[in-house]
Amino acid sequence: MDLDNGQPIDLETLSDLHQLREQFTRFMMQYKFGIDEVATKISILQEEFAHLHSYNPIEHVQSRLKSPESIMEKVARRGCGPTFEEIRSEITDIAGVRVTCSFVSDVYRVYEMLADQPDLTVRQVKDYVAQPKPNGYRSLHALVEVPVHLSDRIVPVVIEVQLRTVAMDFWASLEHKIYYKFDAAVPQEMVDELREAAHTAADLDHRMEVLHRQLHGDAAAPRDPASSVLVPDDRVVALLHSMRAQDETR
Ligand code: 0O2
Repeated sequence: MDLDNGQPIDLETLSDLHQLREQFTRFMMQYKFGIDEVATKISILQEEFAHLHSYNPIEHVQSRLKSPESIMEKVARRGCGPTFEEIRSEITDIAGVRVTCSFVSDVYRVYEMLADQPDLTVRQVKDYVAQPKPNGYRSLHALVEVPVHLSDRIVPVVIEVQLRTVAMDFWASLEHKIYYKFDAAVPQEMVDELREAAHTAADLDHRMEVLHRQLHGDAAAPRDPASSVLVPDDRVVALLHSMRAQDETR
């Protein structure tokens, strides 16, 4: 192994580098576990919601962990200090979870269900749905802190959660590709076209939401009984009811 400047390495430096690699790996693992925590919370909310209401507010969930290389690029770009504490407090998008919802109301509903959890702390919210970026970008961003329970301590880990609709996601992924293809120098007519497409996507979101409300109303729709192994059928409920009645007469 050579150092960055091409100099050969003495044993002490080699040992330091091994230690640093080990610390960096542990640092990355904490973020991976943080993602697992948030993803589990979202998956529980998703299943519970689908059970209580007759539709699923979440279309899909993706997560991504920044690579050590791109963390270091961002550290250098931001002029952030080189300790893990400084990186932890300065670089807040090391771990990201993206939740794609069916409707705009679901974006806020899923966010609120998440934010209401007592072991999760919302550090920051950026509402680009209420106030889209000038290019048309819409999404709800939240920096949430979750405790990660390691064998010897509890570490608070910040995860960037992005919540958006399918239409917002469609727009953002195309805009992202265009931005990278043109290396950020996107021709003006494409910028204008993208802004127009963002309006169309917002209009589609609104119209779909109206249709959805006509179908379901605001109240929770009754679920299909016995639609899953979790739901006891009528016979089981009647049996439990009669057992309780007998128990009361004892
Ligand atoms: P990737 O690969 O998705 O992670 P910061 O994160 O602090 O450097 P900023 O702008 O303060 O930058 O944070 P913000 O506004 O919360 O946005 C961060 C992430 O939101 C971006 O991460 C994108 O994922 C997404 N995003 C924000 N603005 C846009 C936009 O105009 N178009 C698209 N397609 N996505 C956007 P990264 O690191 O850029 O990319």
